[in-house]
Amino acid sequence: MKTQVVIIGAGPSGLLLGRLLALQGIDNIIVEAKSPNYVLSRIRAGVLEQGTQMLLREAQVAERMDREGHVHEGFALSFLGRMERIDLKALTGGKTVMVYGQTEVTKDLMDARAQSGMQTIYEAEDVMPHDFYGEHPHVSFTKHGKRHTIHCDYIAGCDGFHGIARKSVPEDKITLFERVYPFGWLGVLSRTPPVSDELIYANHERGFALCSMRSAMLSRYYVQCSLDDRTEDWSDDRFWDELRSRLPTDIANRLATGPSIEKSIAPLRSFVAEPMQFGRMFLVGDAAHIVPPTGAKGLNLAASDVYTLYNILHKRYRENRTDLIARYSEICLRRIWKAERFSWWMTSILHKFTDDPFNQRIQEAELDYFTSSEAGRINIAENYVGLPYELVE
Ligand code: RFL
Ligand code: PHB
Repeated sequence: MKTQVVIIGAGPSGLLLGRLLALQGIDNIIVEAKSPNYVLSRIRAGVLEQGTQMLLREAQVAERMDREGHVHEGFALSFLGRMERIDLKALTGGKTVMVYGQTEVTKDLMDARAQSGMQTIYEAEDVMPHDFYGEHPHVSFTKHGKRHTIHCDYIAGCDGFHGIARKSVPEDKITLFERVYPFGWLGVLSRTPPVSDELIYANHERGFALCSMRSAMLSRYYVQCSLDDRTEDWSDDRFWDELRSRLPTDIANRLATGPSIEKSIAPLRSFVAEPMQFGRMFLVGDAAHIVPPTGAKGLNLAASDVYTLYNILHKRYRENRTDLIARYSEICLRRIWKAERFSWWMTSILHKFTDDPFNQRIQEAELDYFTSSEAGRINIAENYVGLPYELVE
């Protein structure tokens, strides 16, 4: 087999890159380890920045998002029993975010790919990128017991944090930066009306809580939990009681509860790999970086990497601009590190790290300071809606 770009991984990064390249007539094959249903069963992010929305529109997969997604003009920070609204729209000169689940984005991209006729190989085993520092990059994999090879010009490693692309880079060619947090998030999806029209991020002495949503009848809630906890330890009743205890009383009193339809625990991590380009192979999205979900940045960062790589490859094929290849890492990393900082900061002010009440008081003072100053609110708002994309020129 032969193509221009082999994309490893059919998560949002791989599918979006494949779609944008296909629209420019750049041939690509996606090789994915799991089945389509498995990929769609993962409940993850829910908040899309305007840049991500713009890119989905450019990829002509935004029709359902624009119809069914919900524009949010603000969100709330809760602490000391108070609710402080961050008015995103007023503080950023009109910018907002869209609440539309990652599962739906992935489904829309899968449908578009099926219609375009571009090849996606699901349930590929032992996927391996080869010779990306040389002139003949290729990707091999096993399907139905038979080994296959795809020859290509470039390889895009869109295979997430546990993928093979980053792991195939020689150790002396890559630097990893990492912080693992001493807690996780327990998430519950329930067929209940959301407790509030807007997201609520809560600091509480018992630990962090988040009230989010997918639609008018589908809510997504999270509470900070211990890394030793298992979902079996958390009955629905225990979850709702804990969530209520971390919210201001009037919000807790109007929380509609019901049976959970999904319950999972995610660890929290900050992680960056530098560089993100190795000869003819690029790392994109979670393959190169992880943020704790507190800033709602993971999926949005994946989209901005895709934007950069898509523009570089487009100019490479249309104008033979090979000089841009080596600029991929620096362009992406400038934005990534700022999103890493914001996600780390939001995590730091909202979670319980120790039993020391000094830390709790400092967090409350920081939240009070930031929310009562115009400069503080602008700082939070402009990071939350997403920093601008850098043009590739
Ligand atoms: P993905 O979505 O992980 O997709 C990678 C794809 O690559 C496949 N793969 C392989 N394919 C072939 N060969 C191999 N060797 C392979 N190894 C892996 C995988 O099966 C998969 O289909 O990465 P991508 O596309 O970069 O997208 C990134 C986003 O998914 C991610 O940033 C966010 O979902 C992060 N994230 C969250 N972000 C938010 O903004 N808000 C959230 O609430 C939120 N919750 C989460 C999350 C990530 C989680 N993970 C990764 C465990 C909750 C969880 C549980
Ligand atoms: C979600 O709805 O899953 C969600 C929203 C905002 C976050 C994290 C997760 O910061």
